[in-house]
Amino acid sequence: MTTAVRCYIGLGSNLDNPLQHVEQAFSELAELVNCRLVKASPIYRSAPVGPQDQPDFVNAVAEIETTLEAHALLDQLQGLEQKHQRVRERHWGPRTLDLDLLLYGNSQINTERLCVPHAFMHERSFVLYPLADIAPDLIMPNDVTLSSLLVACPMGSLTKI
Ligand code: ROI
Repeated sequence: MTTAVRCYIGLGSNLDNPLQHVEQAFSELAELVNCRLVKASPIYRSAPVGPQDQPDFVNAVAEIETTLEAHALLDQLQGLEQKHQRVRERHWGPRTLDLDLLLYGNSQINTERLCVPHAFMHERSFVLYPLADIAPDLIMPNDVTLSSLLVACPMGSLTKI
């Protein structure tokens, strides 16, 4: 028997009715093969990090359990992004749906395709606050607590929708 791994996925959208993309993505995550949607965070609105000449983002975090290996899960997430006709005109530019694999159990993964924990999650309020809503006692693979990351990361413009 393969044991399921608990994972956290960051959801983001800032094009073509972003709220609808994020809500739809939660339903699609719930239907992925060999995955179970355990928790969906509240949905937030946030000012863009990176280039400012783009719309605000809608962000959320999902907790799933999966028996998929990390790269197989990444394939599934990228498949969902494609389904949303992901538009990505430029690096750090606007997009219809972004699904970031933030954490895969307690694993640290560094391959050409995948960096887990996600490289910037510790400094992004739009990741840390929704994550804390669904996993307040979370400890990162390097033993840093989520609560200590939150102390160092102001909410900024982040607001619950
Ligand atoms: N900024 C916000 N607020 N939310 C995001 O999801 C997001 N995603 C990105 C960049 C462009 C870095 N900025 C973002 O990929």
